[in-house]
Amino acid sequence: MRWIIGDIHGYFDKLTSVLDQILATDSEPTFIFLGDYIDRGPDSKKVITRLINLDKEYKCHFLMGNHDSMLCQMLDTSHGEMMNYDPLDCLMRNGFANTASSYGCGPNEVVDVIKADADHFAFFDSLKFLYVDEDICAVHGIFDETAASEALYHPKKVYALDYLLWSRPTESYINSMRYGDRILYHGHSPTQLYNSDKVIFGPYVRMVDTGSFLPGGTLSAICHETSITVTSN
Ligand SMILES: [Mn+2]
Repeated sequence: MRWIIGDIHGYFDKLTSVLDQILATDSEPTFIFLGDYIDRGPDSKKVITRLINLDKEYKCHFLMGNHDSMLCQMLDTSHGEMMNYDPLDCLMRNGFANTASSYGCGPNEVVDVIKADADHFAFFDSLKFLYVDEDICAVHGIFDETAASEALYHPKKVYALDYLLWSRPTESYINSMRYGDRILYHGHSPTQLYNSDKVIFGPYVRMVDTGSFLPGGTLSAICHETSITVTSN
């Protein structure tokens, strides 16, 4: 079955809890991760290593979050968003000091440390802006058909991926957005912003980020086939 997993933000224990629960019930899972693997939580490096290893055992799709996107610009990966401001400045205001600590270095050394680790560099270099199949569309921020086609068909260096990486769904988007008959899965915007601590179900939209980094927040996953949700302990 296909499992869509929200924003991990360096919380290795919450990732482990969610994966353990899924793997206890599904021996052939496919994972679609909604991005924002790093920053804020204590264990970004362990999270990335776990995901690299998970990808060797199971089918995994890894989307890019805005935090990952800023790091990708610093790493000068082969494709990514080009921001017209200093990504390190923005990252440092958003929990990157913990990412650096997890890699055992200071914020200015993270790029060199990751570039020296071929597996970790390859992970960031492989992140996608969008996942689309016959009945699923998954994106970090919000779906927009024009932005999506730009990201899919000109995937090298893209300016201002405001929709796909940075925007937050409005109530009206949650209640009315459609892309054919696909279910649209989103990270990035904690459900707490919409006064819920659980995955939010619109007619076609699902909000999967249950605020792993917030006080009392959790990491959640949702099974596309059953709509069952799994939440970190
Ligand atoms: Mn985000």
